Amino acid sequence: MIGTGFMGRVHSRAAEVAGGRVVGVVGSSLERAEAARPDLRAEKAFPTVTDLLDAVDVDVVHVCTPNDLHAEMTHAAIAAGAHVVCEKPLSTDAETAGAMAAAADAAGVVAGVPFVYRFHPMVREARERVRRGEIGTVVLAHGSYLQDWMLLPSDDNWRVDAERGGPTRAFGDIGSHWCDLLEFVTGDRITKVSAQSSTIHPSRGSTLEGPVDTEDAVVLQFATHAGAIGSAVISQVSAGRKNRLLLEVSGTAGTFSFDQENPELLWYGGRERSSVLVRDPDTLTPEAARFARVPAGHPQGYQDCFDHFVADTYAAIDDGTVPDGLPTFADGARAARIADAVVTSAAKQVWIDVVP
Ligand code: NAI
Ligand code: SOE
Repeated sequence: MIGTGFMGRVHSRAAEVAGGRVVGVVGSSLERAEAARPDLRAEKAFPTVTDLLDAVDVDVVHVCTPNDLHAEMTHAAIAAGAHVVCEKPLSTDAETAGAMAAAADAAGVVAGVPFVYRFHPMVREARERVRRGEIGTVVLAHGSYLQDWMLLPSDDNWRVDAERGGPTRAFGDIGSHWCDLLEFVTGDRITKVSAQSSTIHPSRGSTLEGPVDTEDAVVLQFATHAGAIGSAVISQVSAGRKNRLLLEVSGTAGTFSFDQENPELLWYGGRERSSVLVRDPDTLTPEAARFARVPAGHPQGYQDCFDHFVADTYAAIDDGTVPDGLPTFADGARAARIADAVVTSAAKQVWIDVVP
């Protein structure tokens, strides 16, 4: 486990649930790795990734560090013959992300990227019902991903610095999830984007000297390969919104709406009737029921998504077949290409084609 912050902890728990042993942990220093070791239930702390890979024969490396370190750590893991889970965004630019995907392919390792909202049962339910044609041809999609943890000028994080997080913060960090979910649920592809971005605080806290070089919010318009159009508002400065990912997809016969903060439910809207579907393993499609771990009325959530993502990744490692819907480096590289197009569009104020 590389990284001992929010994600290091979430991944460690998921690894354990999937039957893994966390044989080693690396942090920003040996002291920090040692301090976090009990909480991550890791067997040993190491000063660097190289030390860990030299000392232990690991099956899979989880890269849970700031974004600028993902590529280096991933390549080290692949060179050591390990499978990899690397956090999103895979890298700070599309070219590097593409090279990471190519390296994983060439080495024949399983390489997962945690677009974990795919693992909410009601997201799978929406995807399956869209596939079955229940809302007809998808023509329109909209939504948002809103947070407020960067609302104040005193709010600060390594993500603020483009060198560490990449040239797009709000979009790269959370807009990437939204676009992945849209493409996952619809099976369609965003082909072009028109974006506006806004940095409401030109300077922040102490991470950076000089002006902030990443955006707080993005407003996105897009068109898809199949001819749908849509929009999304992505923001880390929306007061009161904590982690509100809303995705609404409308077809010629109906609409599905999913809210990540209310993940037990999926709204269906039709001309004649509307209803709310509940996460009940007895009534879900088999594709969704697979991820419904407990009976209806016993809420599942964020950590469950990670548990299922890691379990599916480890299953792919164990039996060599990739489970349906597992987000891989190919998806991570695609997200990076969309992010590149968004950055260019916002800078030039024109529509930009997404590299397929
Ligand atoms: P964090 O700031 O909580 O933790 C980052 C950790 O990186 C630090 O605790 C430290 O242990 C480690 N680190 C820093 N420099 C290092 C170095 N040189 N060597 C080894 N370790 C080092 O960040 P957080 O929220 O855990 O994010 C980590 C990654 O996970 C980011 O890429 C982020 O985008 C992604 N993420 C993904 C989520 C998802 O839902 N898939 C949710 C949250 C974050
Ligand atoms: C912070 O914006 C963050 O932790 C992201 O990095 C995650 O990807 C998202 O799932 C939740 O918010």
